[in-house]
Amino acid sequence: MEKIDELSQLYFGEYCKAIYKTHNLKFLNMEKSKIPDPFAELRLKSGFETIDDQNDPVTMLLRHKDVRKTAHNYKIFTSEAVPGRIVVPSEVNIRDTRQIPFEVDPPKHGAYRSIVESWFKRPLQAEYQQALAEMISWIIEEMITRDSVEVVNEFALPLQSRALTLLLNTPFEESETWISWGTHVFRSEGEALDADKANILYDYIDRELDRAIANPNDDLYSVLIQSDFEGRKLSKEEAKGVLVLTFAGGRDTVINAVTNAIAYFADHQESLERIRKEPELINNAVEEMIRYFSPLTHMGRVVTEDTQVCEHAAKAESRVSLCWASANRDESVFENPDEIVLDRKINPHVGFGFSHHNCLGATHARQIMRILLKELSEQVQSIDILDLKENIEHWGNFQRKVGYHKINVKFNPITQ
Ligand code: EMZ
Repeated sequence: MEKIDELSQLYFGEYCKAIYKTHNLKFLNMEKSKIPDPFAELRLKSGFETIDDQNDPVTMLLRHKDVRKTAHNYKIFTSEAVPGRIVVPSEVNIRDTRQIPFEVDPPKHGAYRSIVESWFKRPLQAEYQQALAEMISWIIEEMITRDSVEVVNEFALPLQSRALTLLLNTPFEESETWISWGTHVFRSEGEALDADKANILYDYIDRELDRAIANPNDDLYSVLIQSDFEGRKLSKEEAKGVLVLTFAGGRDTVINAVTNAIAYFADHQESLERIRKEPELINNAVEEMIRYFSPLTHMGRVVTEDTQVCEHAAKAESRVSLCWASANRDESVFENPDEIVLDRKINPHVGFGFSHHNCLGATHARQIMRILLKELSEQVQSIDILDLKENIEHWGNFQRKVGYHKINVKFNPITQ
């Protein structure tokens, strides 16, 4: 099957080249940045699909309404299962630490969240945004001098890691270590889950927490270990839970969002132009990109009692997943769901999750994307894609493009 796909892609490529030669057309309709929606058919038909994940099946919910309803019902669809089990692919074999507040349900969820909420809202502060803007502007300035930039590893990964030094309030140099870990802290090339790699992160966090306990300063490690929780101090394990989430949750997701945005602007110079002329569109444009890209395809829940989803029995102890990527293309909610409509006004997307468990890092991620759009529009005239390798996820029979393994581009600066 794969062979046939490869062949048909090859023939399609040849066919396009032939058309290109005959008509001397630019590849105007060959949008390399497109992210197809593999869920459309089943979303309409049954609304769900059961897939296998390491012999622990998951029923993926595909409709916007069901995804939101299920996300809201934390009593029957819990996040507080064995650590790692709500993640798809399951991380139970590589992680014992419970991620906090991600893997804790209300009311405790709210209690943990209130400890960290104000810290994770710091990206709303003017100085934070100023520092982030300088960081991103400087990266772009450097990139536009090069003949070719591999966006995933040379642009998005350093940008994500450097921006994270602001979120943790740690020295800039730490980003070098984080960059060396690559795009995912639990996965490596060719390995869905890599325990050795995960241990590098756990050991790093342990060392940093010990350092903060001995010598507290004003970074996130120190703030966490000094926090009060239900009349006592937060334990080291709980602090570690917040930190594992901070490092893991916002990594490949941010990298995918940044990389997909660059690919999109390469295909849509007119959109870059529009943002340059109408920067007031940026906030809407970022929400729309998050909807369209859906950097995290889905997140699981564990069923606590026999129930039904989409008129289909869901047994206690089984897993369901909330497919954000499918919900975000639901045609009963979004007009032209497969297009990026930069000024889309009503946009109830679930790209950052929904309800109690909505993304803790969303404020930081949104600022990164907003500043990226602003700086790109001010410095870059156009972007050429030189070559690329798509990152395709496999979920049962679904194949979903989530971003790129690599994409080489040339940034063309604005010349006055
Ligand atoms: C978990 C997850 C959180 C998980 C919002 O998503 O992101 C995944 O990339 C991690 O592997 O552990 O943090």
